[in-house]
Amino acid sequence: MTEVLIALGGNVGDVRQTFGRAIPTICGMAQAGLLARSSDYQTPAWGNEEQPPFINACILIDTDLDPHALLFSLHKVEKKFGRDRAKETHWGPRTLDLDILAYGDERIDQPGLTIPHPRLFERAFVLVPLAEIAPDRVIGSQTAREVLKNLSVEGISRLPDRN
Ligand code: PH2
Ligand code: MG
Ligand code: MG
Repeated sequence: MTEVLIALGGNVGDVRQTFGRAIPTICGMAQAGLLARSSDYQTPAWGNEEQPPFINACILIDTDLDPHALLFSLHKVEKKFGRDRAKETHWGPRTLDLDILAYGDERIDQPGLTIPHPRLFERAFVLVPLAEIAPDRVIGSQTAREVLKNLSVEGISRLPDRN
């Protein structure tokens, strides 16, 4: 079993409901256990600012799937929840984006799959939920807690639990 950190994001439809359904779907498909789930956060759209704010969250799972098989499963889950990569624009609106942040301590650099996620430490919308569940986990050579000391978290708000 390998511990894997996955970032969730979206800004089309009822994203919190999508997360609530997608997480068990991921665990079923990846024969994975859910070890931790962050709160949901509303975050200002990054990259292309002319779009609604995103909801972001982060989960920690353990799985026996290798990184490529896991990525394939995550793409299937994105599609199941309405994502159509053919129709979307770079950094544009989407129903569900699932990114592998870290896969154990592995480093992978291949077309379509770079782990740890190359832009993770530039993005407060990833780091804030990550810091809630794994503040001191060393990813590459850094931790979310340390990097967040020097990054603006302006506009990011934790959403109350929805039950
Ligand atoms: N994802 C994007 C583009 N911009 N901004 C925020 N705040 N959160 C995201 O998940 C995000 C984004 C494209 O995947
Ligand atoms: Mg992404
Ligand atoms: Mg992605």
